[in-house]
Amino acid sequence: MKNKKILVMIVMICMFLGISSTCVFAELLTLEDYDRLDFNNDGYLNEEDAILLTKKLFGMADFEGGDLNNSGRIDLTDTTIYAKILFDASNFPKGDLNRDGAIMQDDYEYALELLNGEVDSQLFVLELSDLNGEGEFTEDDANEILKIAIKKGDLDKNGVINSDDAAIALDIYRYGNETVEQRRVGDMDKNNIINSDDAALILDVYRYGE
Ligand SMILES: [Ca+2]
Ligand SMILES: [Ca+2]
Ligand SMILES: [Ca+2]
Ligand SMILES: [Ca+2]
Repeated sequence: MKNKKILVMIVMICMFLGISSTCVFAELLTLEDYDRLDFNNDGYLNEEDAILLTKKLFGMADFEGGDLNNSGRIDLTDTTIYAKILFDASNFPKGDLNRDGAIMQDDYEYALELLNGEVDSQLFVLELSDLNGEGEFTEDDANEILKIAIKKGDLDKNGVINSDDAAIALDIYRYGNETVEQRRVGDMDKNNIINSDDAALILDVYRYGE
């Protein structure tokens, strides 16, 4: 735990060193970006990934990728770029507090945990969290997140889970090209691919409820 805090601090310090970077994302991250940045493949971009990258920098972890500026090695520039990506609210939909690219029930739960002081997120960004734009993060913002949260499986985002959503899942399976949001909403068994299993699980929700 103590090690983790030290590593997070190093990442944060790297960020404030202000090393210039040429790698700036101007819009929402794509699935391709997630493939490149989600080092532990859990769907979320957070401290865990930043720690992994920092560990790789010190030779304490080995995984594919991390050379974000394609310099041929992992150095402080990469950790700086990574921190900048995490802190740039324009990379994520507003309200996506857990930075998985979709606003869902778990963002609301995370918002409540933040408000109750149950999590100490070094990655808190007001711009990402202050949905009603009053300049602070309050329970009202958490409730706003709940209002716009997409239900798991509701691929057409109409608030109802039915065979239409299952059909979209099958289309995604056939043709691919889904958005990050669709991946999070439609990947019912969380195995990072949308296929007929997910369509079947969506139909189960339709038939038997959540
Ligand atoms: Ca991750
Ligand atoms: Ca989210
Ligand atoms: Ca639906
Ligand atoms: Ca799946």
